[in-house]
Amino acid sequence: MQRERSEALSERARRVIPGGVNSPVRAFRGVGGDPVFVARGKGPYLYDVDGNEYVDYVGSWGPLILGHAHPEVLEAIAKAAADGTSFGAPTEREVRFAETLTRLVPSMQKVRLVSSGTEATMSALRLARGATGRDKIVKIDGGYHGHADCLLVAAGSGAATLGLPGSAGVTDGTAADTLTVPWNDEAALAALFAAHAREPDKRRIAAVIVEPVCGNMGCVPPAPGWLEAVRRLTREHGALLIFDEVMTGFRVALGGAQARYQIEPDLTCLGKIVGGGLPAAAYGGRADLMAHIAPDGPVYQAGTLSGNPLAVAAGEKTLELLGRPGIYEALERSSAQLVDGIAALAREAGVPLIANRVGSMFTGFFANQPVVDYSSAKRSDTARFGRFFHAMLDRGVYLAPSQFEAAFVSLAHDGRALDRTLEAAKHALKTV
Ligand code: KE4
Repeated sequence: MQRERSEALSERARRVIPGGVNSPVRAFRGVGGDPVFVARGKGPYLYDVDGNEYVDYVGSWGPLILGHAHPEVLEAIAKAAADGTSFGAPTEREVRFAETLTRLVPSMQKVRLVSSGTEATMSALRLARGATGRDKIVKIDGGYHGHADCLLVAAGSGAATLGLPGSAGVTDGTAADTLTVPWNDEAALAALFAAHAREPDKRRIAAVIVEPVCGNMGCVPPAPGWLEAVRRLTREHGALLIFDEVMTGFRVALGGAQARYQIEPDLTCLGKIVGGGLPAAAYGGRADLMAHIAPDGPVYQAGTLSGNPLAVAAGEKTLELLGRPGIYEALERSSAQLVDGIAALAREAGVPLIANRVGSMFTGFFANQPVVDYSSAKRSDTARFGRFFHAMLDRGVYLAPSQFEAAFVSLAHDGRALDRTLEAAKHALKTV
């Protein structure tokens, strides 16, 4: 497959954009080679600037659960755009959208719209500190919640891909207030709480933030009882539980992972799907906590484009379509067909592959042992993953360009797209 225009664009891009990309994980550093430059998307397919067609399992890193260029979403955006693109003033559409979010995610009694998942998690953590008067936060080793300073400690996703779990520019003081525990490790979390229980309030733990299904170390589900333990320990120690559902929200169930696993967090962060492919995100939760948010309370947070009419229109239409009967059952069937199919092909080829999946988010780890946390994810054969990625790319299948990312099936992935993927995997697995 020739990609000369992509290669030329990569060269041009690197002269004016760091790494030639506007987000590091797009640079293919985790798999090698030059990134594919995309011309357009349609349904389950991406088309690059050289005219190559790919079955796309990145879906813009999660937002495009309906597939690319869904006609009803495009129509909703165009209709909203005809009335103007941004006002910096409240609109009825935002009220309607907030009512939808609080209905679909009942733990969010009140919600504030922002423009990215980073803004959502950063704001939720500031709120947790402001509401509790405590400074420490706990995140999961290998968890990723966007690029706010306090969250770039032992981070996953692009930071893990580049081997930069921390980041230059984050002060020691900031990093010192962020504690980490391994995913699925109840004893470690209990010990951390115990160690801080007798500290003066300021130095105690304000909140624990988790991706309820890890996606940014690759897809790693919660072990049975783990989320219940996190909920119990946070309650016991007066800390808040923040579910970062930027990736899992409306992905693993219409009500998110909190509906799938029946756990009620104190605060929830949403992104990706909630904007239907445009920049919208949200954070929210218990009304007594949200009462701390300006202008009602002393915790400040703001945004020029928060609640942007076009992004809200795209998100609103997306959630409407996801609310139709049978949607998640269909996603479950097609995702199981794909991932179980690839796992069976790996067994036939004698390739050790651990296929982790929750709903329509999945990751294949080239490993012999179960992948249950970041340490075990890092033991997988990332070089083999890189070879598999390119073998699939050359056969017209676009997977997430990093072992430490989740991939996604959309409602647009029909039998033809899945068959093409399995046919490609059958050959690719023989070459890795
Ligand atoms: P954004 O600021 O990128 O909208 O959201 C940050 C974020 C927060 N929480 C979770 C669970 C996330 O997965 C993300 C962003 N995810 C990455 C990929 N795993 C976005 C892709 C990128 O960084 O380019």
